[in-house]
Amino acid sequence: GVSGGPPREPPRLPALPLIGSLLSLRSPLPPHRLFQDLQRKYGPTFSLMLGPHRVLVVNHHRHAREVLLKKGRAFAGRPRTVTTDVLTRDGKDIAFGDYSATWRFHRKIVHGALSMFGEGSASIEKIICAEASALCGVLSQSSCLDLSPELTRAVTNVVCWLCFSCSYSRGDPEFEAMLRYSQGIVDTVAKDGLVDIFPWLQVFPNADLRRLRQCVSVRDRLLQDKYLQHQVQDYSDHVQRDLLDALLRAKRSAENHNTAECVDLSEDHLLMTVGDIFGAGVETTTTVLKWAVTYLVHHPQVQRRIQDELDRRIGGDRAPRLSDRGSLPYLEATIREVLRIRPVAPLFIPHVALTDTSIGDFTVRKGTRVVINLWSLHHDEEEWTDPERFDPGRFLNSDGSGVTVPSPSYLPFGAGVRVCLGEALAKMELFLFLSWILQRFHLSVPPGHPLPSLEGKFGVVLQPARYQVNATPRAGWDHASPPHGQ
Ligand code: HEM
Ligand code: PLO
Repeated sequence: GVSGGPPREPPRLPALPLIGSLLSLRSPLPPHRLFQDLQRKYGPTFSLMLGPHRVLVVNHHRHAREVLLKKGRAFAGRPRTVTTDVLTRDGKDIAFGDYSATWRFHRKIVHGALSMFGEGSASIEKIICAEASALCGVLSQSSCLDLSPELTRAVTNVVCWLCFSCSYSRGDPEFEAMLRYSQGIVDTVAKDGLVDIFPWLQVFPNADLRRLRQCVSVRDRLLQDKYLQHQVQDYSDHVQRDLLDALLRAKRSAENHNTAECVDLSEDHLLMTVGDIFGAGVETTTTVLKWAVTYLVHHPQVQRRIQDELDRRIGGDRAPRLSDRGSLPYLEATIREVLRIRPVAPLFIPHVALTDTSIGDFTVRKGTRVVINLWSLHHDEEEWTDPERFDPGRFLNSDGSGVTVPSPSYLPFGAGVRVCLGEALAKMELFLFLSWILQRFHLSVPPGHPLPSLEGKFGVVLQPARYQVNATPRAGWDHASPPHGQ
């Protein structure tokens, strides 16, 4: 609405036909597309009832920015749901934990611990480059393969080094188990299915919930093992090697100082946080890499332009480094365009109004769930010409010498109180993995194979389908193992 008018209720979808199963049953479209379409009838901000819950859907950047930034505190809550409670022991993590003093303290500690690996940190760059090198080694040995497990292992190992100071080799059974449980969780958590809307449905058999519980128990055993190992080792050598050490240290120092800041961080809190970083660290970055590869096979001319840039700015005698980021604007623009056209989390995680408040002229009651539809922001025709066209050029400045953000309708990592904690890490990984791969290989679908689908499977993250890729060594890189190491 036009701002300045008297407060009023947002347009509301009829409740009856939507009870319970709007998201999964009533439309062939995934929810982010359905919500985008519903704008035509109800306007960019509308409300609906999911069972007993009032949900406000925000499809325009002005209202999205009001929720995330201007009124960030008022909208910093998270809903409790059956599936996320199973995953996080009733919200004892950062991402699905509700806003509270404990949560704020907890997030601050994790933020601090993560920034020891931040921008400019030599150790994180070394870790990513070692994994990129190993990944390229695998690519040079097999002409045609599904990149998904290889990308996942490379990204998992980066997070593994950060969290636990360990990594997995190809075929490691623990890694295979991790792949399985993590996919199981992605497939079943936070889907706003019937169980999350009507918690009492839990008493009935529910296959998804059973699968989730089983996957979570496998994950918890793995986390518990790492936790115990660290607790023992940390006491004996007093060296801070990784995120888990940093968290253990923060927990102990919080226990020893009885300040006002002192909030009890239980063992559950630490485990669930590491679970968050591990899960978010793996599933998001891997998904973006897969989308990048998917768009690059669809657009060989974009691939060639990135490779020209790599050849001109880096050449063939050394591998890319983080310090090259400023001199590879077209690659940087491509990464931004991938994050726009296929947002990892098209509906973010729902926010909750902690007080009676408003969005624009609309009144919002305390407890309302707010869904930011990032898909709509990133596909707004007023802001992006031909939004489904893949065009990295949108993010280049006029002479192509640097990158820009051409519209306020772009929020791949969210903003404000709940902004992504892993943005810096994710950007380093995307840059290094893609530059290493594209310096060495040309990516295409094998002859006779169709181009991969751009559709995506909706879940807590929007995943591309699996398909085979040919990684053909570029001229000068056609050796069994590349001579130009790091
Ligand atoms: C939250 C995007 C990578 C950790 C989020 C949110 C988005 C997002 C949209 C939700 C914001 C909201 O609900 O308002 C992304 C994208 C990534 C990425 C696009 C990759 C390209 C990572 C990585 C980590 C991470 C690598 C871990 C190291 C988190 C955490 C939260 C979060 C802990 C929850 C924050 C909170 O609720 O306070 N991310 N993320 N993310 N992300 Fe990321
Ligand atoms: C991914 C599957 C893991 O096994 C558990 C997990 C933990 C944190 C979640 C992540 C999953 C999916 C992506 C999420 C992340 C927290 C923040 C991130 C939701 C479920 C985003 C993109 O918001």
